[in-house]
Amino acid sequence: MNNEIDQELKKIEERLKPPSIALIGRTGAGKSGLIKAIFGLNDNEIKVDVGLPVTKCYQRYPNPYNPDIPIILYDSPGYEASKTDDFLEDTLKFLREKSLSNTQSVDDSIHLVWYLIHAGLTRIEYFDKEVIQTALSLKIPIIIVLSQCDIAKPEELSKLKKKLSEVLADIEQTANTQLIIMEVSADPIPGKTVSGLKELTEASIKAIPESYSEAFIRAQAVNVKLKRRVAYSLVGTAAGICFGSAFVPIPGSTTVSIIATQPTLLASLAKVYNLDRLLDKGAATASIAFAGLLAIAGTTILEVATTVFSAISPGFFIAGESLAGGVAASYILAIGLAFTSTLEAISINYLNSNMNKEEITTFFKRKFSSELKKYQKEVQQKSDIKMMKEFIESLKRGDYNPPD
Ligand SMILES: Nc1nc2c(ncn2[C@@H]2O[C@H](COP(=O)(O)OP(=O)(O)OP(=O)(O)O)[C@@H](O)[C@H]2O)c(=O)[nH]1
Ligand SMILES: [Mg+2]
Repeated sequence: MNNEIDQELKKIEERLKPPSIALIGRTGAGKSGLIKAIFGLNDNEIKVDVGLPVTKCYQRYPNPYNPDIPIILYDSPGYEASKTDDFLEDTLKFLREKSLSNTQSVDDSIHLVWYLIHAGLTRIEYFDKEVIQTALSLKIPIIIVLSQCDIAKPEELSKLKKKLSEVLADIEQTANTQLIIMEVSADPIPGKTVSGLKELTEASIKAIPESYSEAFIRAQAVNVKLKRRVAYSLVGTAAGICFGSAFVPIPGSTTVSIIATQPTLLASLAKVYNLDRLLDKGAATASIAFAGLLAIAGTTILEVATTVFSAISPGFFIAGESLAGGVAASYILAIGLAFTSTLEAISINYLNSNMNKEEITTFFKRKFSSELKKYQKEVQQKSDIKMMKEFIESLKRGDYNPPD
């Protein structure tokens, strides 16, 4: 059964469809800065020379900077003010080639354009209009990003927005659509705050086809809470496999063995939060590597879960007794949900502070214990087969709301 869970979780990762996003905008607009901020990447990871040139300008990142990030980005090194004709020609060619009508399948087409306009600019150029219009006519979703808003004066920004809405009014009318314009500060000067990234993330998820959104949710690093749905569906999938054999005792299974043999589930969940990449990236200087976190998780889970579960139902810990699938499923649910909310807290706290290993360990234990008690109660309330089944289904669908 554990084997089955491992295989199913692996399949889910393999089936992920990476969305393709093109960043278009003049040099210095902040394209590279935006990529770094949204996906939590550093300078090394976005070196332009790792991409494949698609046109003169556009570079594709086949395994988007890092094979573990399920997203494809097309970035242009930008164009100088003196080369606008080249830029326009190259960009239109690129958009046409990558539009749905010209590619073999939806997978190869572009799913979204982020068109960057520096918020400090006072003019909207003819080519801005042309590119936006072309994308729309090719049915490529486009979000206009007013970048570097932290350094634009409020009156400049409102002037620019007014101008933009005038210029775009007829495009919107022809295409019968309302363009999305977002104000973003991705890499602000000291004293100013990052803003607009969560909004851009949410708008992007809505704009790309649904089958590509899970990969985007996993790849982005600015809206941790969005990742819950993905994590819940993994927990639901794992529990559902146990539940499939609801009344059949699983040979050789005890509570401890069921709990202890879920490293794949733990690793899959932690990956949803990008902790594999974030921890290993910082491992040289920072406190803990990914394997280290999973080891802490493993021992804490055994320690804490044994105490929590044996207090509730001491009989389950009789050595050698085989658990029925339904009982195993409820353990996996409680542990998976508690682990998810602990990861969410770690990823928020770890990213905001620089906790050392001891601090992470202490934090993990404390948080996981309290979360496990909470979710154990939640799971126990699903007292019959029907309720349990519905609970697992709601997790898989992603419409479960956790208790406070
Ligand atoms: N104040 C401020 N500066 C930013 C912001 N985003 C980027 N910058 C700065 O603007 C400059 C250009 O940013 P990049 O992200 O390299 O711009 P780009 O669009 O990738 O430029 P090219 O690669 O030349 O096309 C850098 O010095 C960034 O630090 C922002 O949100 N606010
Ligand atoms: Mg760049």
